[in-house]
Amino acid sequence: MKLLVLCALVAAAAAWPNFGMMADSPGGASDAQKQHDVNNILWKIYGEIRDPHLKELSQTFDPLSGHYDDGGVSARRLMKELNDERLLEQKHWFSLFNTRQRQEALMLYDVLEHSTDWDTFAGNAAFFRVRMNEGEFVYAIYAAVVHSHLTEHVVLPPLYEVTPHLFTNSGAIQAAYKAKMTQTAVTIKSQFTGSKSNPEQRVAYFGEDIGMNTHHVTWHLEFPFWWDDAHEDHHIDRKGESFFWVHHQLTVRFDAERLSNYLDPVDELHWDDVIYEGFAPHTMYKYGGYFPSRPDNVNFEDVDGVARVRDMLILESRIRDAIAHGYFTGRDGSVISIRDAHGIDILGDVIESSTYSPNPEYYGSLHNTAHVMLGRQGDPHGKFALPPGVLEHFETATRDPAFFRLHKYMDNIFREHKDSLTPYTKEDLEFSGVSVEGITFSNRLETHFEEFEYSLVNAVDDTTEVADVPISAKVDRLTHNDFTLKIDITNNNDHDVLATVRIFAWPKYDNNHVEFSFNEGRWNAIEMDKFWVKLGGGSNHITRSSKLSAVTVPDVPSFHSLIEKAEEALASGSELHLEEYHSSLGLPNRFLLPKGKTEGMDFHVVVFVSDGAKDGAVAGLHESTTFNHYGCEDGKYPDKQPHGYPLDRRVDDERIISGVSNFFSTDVKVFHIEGQ
Ligand SMILES: [Cu+2]
Repeated sequence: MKLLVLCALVAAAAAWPNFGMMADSPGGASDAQKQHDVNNILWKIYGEIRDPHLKELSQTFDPLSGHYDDGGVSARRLMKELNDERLLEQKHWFSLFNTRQRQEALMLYDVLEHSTDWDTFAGNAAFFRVRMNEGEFVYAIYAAVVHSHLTEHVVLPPLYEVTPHLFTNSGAIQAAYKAKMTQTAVTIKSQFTGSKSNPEQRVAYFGEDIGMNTHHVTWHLEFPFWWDDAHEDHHIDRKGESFFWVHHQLTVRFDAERLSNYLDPVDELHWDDVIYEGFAPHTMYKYGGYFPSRPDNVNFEDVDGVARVRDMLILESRIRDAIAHGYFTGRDGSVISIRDAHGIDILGDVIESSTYSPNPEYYGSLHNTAHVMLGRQGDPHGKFALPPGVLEHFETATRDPAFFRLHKYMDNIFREHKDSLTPYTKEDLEFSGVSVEGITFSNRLETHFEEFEYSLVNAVDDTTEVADVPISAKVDRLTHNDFTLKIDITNNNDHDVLATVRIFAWPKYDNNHVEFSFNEGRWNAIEMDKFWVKLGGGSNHITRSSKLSAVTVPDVPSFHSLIEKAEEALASGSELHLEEYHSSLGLPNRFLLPKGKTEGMDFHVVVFVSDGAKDGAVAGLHESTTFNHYGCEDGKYPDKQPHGYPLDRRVDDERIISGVSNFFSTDVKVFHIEGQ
C-alpha cells in the first residue's frame, strides 16, 4: 500500500534504512529509472512500445527466467495460459467485473507482485504488454504499482491521460481522431453529458469529474475486493468499513451538490421499483463501440448469466436479517457478532462482497452484482451484444446518476446497522479538561468553475512514422479558494495532551429550506478533515490549511510532466522528488468544499476534539501535518475510532453531544462565483 508523508516517515524509515536515497531504491534500479519505465510502459497503450529498451525487453525477456518470491509459480501459470492461447485477445473491451477477464488481469498482477527485482518487473511488463489485452494490462500495472514494494515511490500517470475514452465523451474522442487524421493540433472543449431538459445535468460536473473518477478508481485499487490475504503479504485493515465510508462520503457529497443546485437529495433505487431515470452515456470504448443507454422508467429485469431480480431481494433480506439479529452466520454455522463498533467492517465485507466476507455463498455479493445488474439493464438478455455498461467500470460508474441511487440503497442498509447500535453517552464523548472555544475561517468560502486541460494523444491510434500533434480536452471543473481554519482549544489539564481533531460539515437546510435535525444532518455529514495535535496547557490556537485536508489529495501531475521529470532526473543523476503524489488516495482537493450558491449556501460545521492518546493506532501522528485518511504502512488505519466518529451513531438527544465541551459547532456560508 502506498503511503502519504507521515506514514512514510514513521514506518518506512525502519523498513528501508536508506529511505529516499536513490541508489538504494529496492530492486536494483533508481526511483527515476522506475518512474521512467512505468511512464513508458503506459505511454500509447494501444500502439507499439516507443521506448527502445522496453521494446527490446518485450522481445527478449523470458518470464520464466525472472526472479520471484513465489518460486515462479505465477509466471509459469500465466505463460501456460498464454501458450495455450486462452488469454483475451487484444483490441477488446475489458471489465473488472467480468470474472475471466479479472482472473487474467490478476494473473499478470501476481507475476509483477512476486517479482523481486526491477529487471524482472520491467521485463514482465514489457513482455506481456505486447501479448495481453490492453485493458487487462493497464489494470494489472496499476494494481501492481500501487501494491508492490518495488514501486513505493512511483507516481502513476493520471488514468484520464492513459485511457482517455473512459473519462471523456464520444464527441471529444471523435474530434481527437479527426485532429490526428488531419494532423491538426486541437483543444477540444468537452461538455457534460445531457441536455437542459434533464435536471440531472446540473450535477453532471460531479459524476463526470475526471479527478473524482480517478479517486474512485484509486480507492478500489488500494482496497480491491479480490484482495486475498492467503496470496498477499498483509491484511488490509478495516477494508469493509472503508468500503462503507468512501461510498457513504460520495453519497452525501453528491446530495450536498444537489442541494446547491436546487435538486432534492437522491432517492434510493430498489429492485421492485421502477428505475425512473434513464441515462445516455455519450461515451465510447476504445474497442467495443458505445456504452449502452437506458431509457426512463424501466423496471429492473433479470440479467441472463448474472442474477434474477428476486435473487437480489433474497440477498438483501438475508443481510437485513443479519443486521436485525446483530450477527452474521459464518460458513461453518458460527455466530459472528456485528453489534459493536467494528461490526460495520464485517458488514462492508459482506455487502461488497470481498474475499473477507465470512460467507459469500449465503450473503452473495450485493454491491458487485448490483453494479452489473444495473449496468446491463440496457440489454439484459444480451440480445444486442452490447458491451458492459458504465456501471461496470469504476472509471465510468459515477457518470450515471443511478450510481448514486444504487449506493443510497446500500447506504441505507449500512445506516440500518449503525442505527442498531447504542448512541454514545456523555462519558464516551468527553475529553476531560479540554474545551473547544471557537472556530473561524480565514476568509469567505467561495467555489467556482475553472478550465482544465488534459491530453488526449493516448486516445488515438498512430504509428511510429507520423509525429504527434497536440490534442487535448478542456473541461470545466469545480474548485474553491483556499482557506485556513483557526480553532481555539483550551487544555485545563496540568500536562500536554494529544488530541484528534475531527471536522465535519453538512447542508443546514433541505431543498424546501427546512432545517435538518441534528440526527438527520449528522448522517449526511461530509468529512472535511482529521488530524492529530499536541495541546499544551492553557490556550491553544490551532491553524489548519484547507490544502492539508486528510481526505483530499493534490492533482496528479500530467503524464507529460511525469515523463519530463523522470527524464531530467535520469539525465542529471539527481533524485526524483514526487513525494506529494506518492498516494493519490483521496478526493481531489478542489472538491473539499461542495459547490456553494450565489447567495450563499448554509453549512453546519462541527469540530470534535477527542483524546488522541486513546484514538491513535499508530505512534507519532501529531508530529506530522498529514496522514493517510485511508490507511498506513501495512494497511493499518491510524485512527482507532470508527469512520465518521462521533457522528456515526444515531443521536436521540442532541444535548448529549453538544453538551460536551470538546465539541463545537457553527454555521458558515459557501458562495459560488459564476462565470469566473
Ligand atoms: Cu465504488
